[in-house]
Amino acid sequence: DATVRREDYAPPPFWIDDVALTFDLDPAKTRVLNRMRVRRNPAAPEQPLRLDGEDLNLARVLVNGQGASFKLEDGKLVLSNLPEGQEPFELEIFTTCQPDKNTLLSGLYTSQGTFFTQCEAEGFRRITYFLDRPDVMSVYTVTLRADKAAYPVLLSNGNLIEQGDLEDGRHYAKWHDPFRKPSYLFALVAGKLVARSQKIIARDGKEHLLQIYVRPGDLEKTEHALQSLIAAIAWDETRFGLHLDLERFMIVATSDFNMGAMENKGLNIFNTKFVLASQATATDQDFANVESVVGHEYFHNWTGNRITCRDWFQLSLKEGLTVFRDQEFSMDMAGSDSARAVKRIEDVRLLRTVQFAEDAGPMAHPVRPDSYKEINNFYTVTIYEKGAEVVRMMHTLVGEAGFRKGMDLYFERHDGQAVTCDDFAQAIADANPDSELARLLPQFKRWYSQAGTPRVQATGLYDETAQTWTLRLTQTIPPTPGQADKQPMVIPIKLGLLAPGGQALPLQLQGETEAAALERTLVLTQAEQTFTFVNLAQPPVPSLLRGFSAPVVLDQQLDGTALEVLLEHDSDPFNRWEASQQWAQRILLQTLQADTTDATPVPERFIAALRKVLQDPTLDAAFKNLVLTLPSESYLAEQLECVDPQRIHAIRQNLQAQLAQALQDIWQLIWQEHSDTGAYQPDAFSSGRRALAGKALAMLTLEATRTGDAIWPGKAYQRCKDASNMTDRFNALSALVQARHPLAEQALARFHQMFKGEALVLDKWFQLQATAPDLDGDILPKVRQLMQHPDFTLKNPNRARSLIFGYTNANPAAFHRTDGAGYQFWADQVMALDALNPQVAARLARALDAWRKLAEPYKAHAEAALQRVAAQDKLSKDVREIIEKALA
Ligand code: BAL
Ligand code: ZN
Repeated sequence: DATVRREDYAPPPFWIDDVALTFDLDPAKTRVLNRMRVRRNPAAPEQPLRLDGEDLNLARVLVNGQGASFKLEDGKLVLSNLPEGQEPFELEIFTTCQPDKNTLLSGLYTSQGTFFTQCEAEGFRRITYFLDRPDVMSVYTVTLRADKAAYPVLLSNGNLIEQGDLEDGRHYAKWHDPFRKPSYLFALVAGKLVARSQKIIARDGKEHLLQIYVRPGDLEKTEHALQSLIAAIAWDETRFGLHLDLERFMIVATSDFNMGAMENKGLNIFNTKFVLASQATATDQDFANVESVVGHEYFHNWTGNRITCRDWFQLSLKEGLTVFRDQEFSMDMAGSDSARAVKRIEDVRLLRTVQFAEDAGPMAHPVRPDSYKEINNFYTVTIYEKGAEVVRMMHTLVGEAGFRKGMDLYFERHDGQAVTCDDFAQAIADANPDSELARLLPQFKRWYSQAGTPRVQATGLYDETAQTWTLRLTQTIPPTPGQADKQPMVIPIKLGLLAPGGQALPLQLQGETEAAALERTLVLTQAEQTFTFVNLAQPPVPSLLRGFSAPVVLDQQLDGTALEVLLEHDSDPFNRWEASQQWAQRILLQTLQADTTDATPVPERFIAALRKVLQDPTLDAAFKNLVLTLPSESYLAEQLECVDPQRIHAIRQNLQAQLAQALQDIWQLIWQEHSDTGAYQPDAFSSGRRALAGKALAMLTLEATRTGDAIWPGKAYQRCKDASNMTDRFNALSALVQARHPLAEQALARFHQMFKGEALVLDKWFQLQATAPDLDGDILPKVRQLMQHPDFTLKNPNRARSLIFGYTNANPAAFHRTDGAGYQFWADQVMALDALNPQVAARLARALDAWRKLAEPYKAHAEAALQRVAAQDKLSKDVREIIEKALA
């Protein structure tokens, strides 16, 4: 059993203080000379030095310049008879590897003739033998040697200290990174690249060189990334007092990348998807993603790099915190309160759709897991997004200023160290000794140790005589794999109360002498608690869990009148939106659970409320768009014990069609008022206008397709042809494809013709077709056909994700077929991908996480497909772990 357990953590037996690496870069055979200064860790028991290694050819091992005795055991290089005592010794290891054969995209690999590395979590061992664990931190000096014509740019972490020409047309560059770092933050890049460079003077008066490296031809698409980086640097100085600590900060883009991006010290390597953005090729969402990911990786420089993780169980220490930071950055960049709320809603939608599903499935794990077989499988929405919610709750409990004090203390205590989630929580609490967080810290930390999404049930009881309203809250946490029984959590519940007319009511709890606030945060700590509010002349409408103050499912049975009040009047925009979602969800679930036809008419009152939202001149377009976005099919599936994906789809489509029909006049008005957004700017306000115009066009095209009217599909087609930006163009194309209008084929062909050299746009083209509504089972054959397209390749993760994951993960009604063919396709692709790139394959393997909840005949077919994958001898441990858990 190759399970790694958190409880088995032991400090490393040796430290590696300095590393000097020399690379002779050759795609077929790269030579790596690794000279390390090693010393025993006096705090660890005496034992041999076991260095991690994978797919390496070992040529030589020297200790203090002499041949050393070593053996290879399970891929590890084991050295005994090392010099006694505490004195450092020099260990020199010479190996070779084959970057052009490395389809795993972990370690050193080539992509379109350029060398890249990816070392997190355990890729460095594919470059050289090393103590490849995050608590071993070293100072790196790296010399790169390569053919000058083929690889004119040679980059590594830190500062360039030397460069020059060598014989035979080769050249070299020597880099030194003054900061100690774990091996997962090492990086090199070598190839034909060009850079957009800018010097900035930071607040400390020091000059820094910022550079974005891309392939020639992509330079014009880097301005937004550069501006995002400059904004991120300024934001971290202002909000957290954290400055850029390097003379030089580089971002390099590659099209072949497993992740979104990687925060290597001073040399971030990015998936092109999160760097390149131009008006012609990127949507507003792409622009926003670039800003957020550039921010995220930059913020890691302090939360991840300066203070890193002691072991991989602590991954959320850096990821949860850095996601929280990038979310706050994006909100601050968005500007208005309304735009901040829109960002919060989008983040919560992701959490509730994807993370809640993870928490309810076979891969459920705590924010700080207890065990894993393959750490790459634990780069999850739980570690990232739920981890960020845990940090956000701390922020709520200590307040903005208190959180800043906590962060300051965290850096004061731990800068330069590899630490744990406990260390972080302790610092935030210690800096705020009088806070609820400090008082409740041991219980609060259950958020790190207990998996599963808590369910909070809320009921309110009004006493007319006493003029009180009593809120009863209960919490339960469902069992998850390996955790049958759970203890109550600390759940901050931000709330307000509204009068039936919509006015905010003062909140006075029984026993309090005065009512001050119109909003406050209750802290639920027990399985059941009651809170009695006094001086209420009428039964109030509760607005609970404002801003989504805790990552929980809130069950409360508000009637249509209460939802209407909240949707119209709540001062908390999140809960205004939430009222619309609760209402839509209730309508959809009632239809699903009732034995009615799919065409049940939508209540007039709901339509009228939505009409009011769309006509409200005080609301932003982006917010209106989110209110009019129905809960996703996968989120609806989460609410059910037994899932029939086809039926969920049909019922949701029916509601969508009714909204298209009943609000047709408003959609037309919206189109008229929003379709011309002027000169392109990717800011939150104009993006919102484009999003709402796109929704209007989709609704009008859908309705016209039903009635046979040609005008709106014609307008959509025209927009595909002449839009001045990708957002408008792609929204128009989607409107035709999602309506399955006959013009869609022509529009798709034209779109492909226009963008045939643009890889990221082609990804959109593939994905859109994979996510089109199924008509008589035609999407699977379409996906198979597209796999034969000359632009398709399984080897490129972005392309594989766009077509295959688009089908399996984002088109439930087409994937879950009664004949099981979707699952057979899934199994084939998991196995084909596994032979190339296990990390990507393991992600695809998770598409059947929720198979046990499926209705028949889906469930039996899904199990058969899972069993077929499980029966393969040659599965990677990545995929094996996922499949075993699914079948456990
Ligand atoms: N550390 C892996 C990529 C990221 O989360 O930034
Ligand atoms: Zn990260």
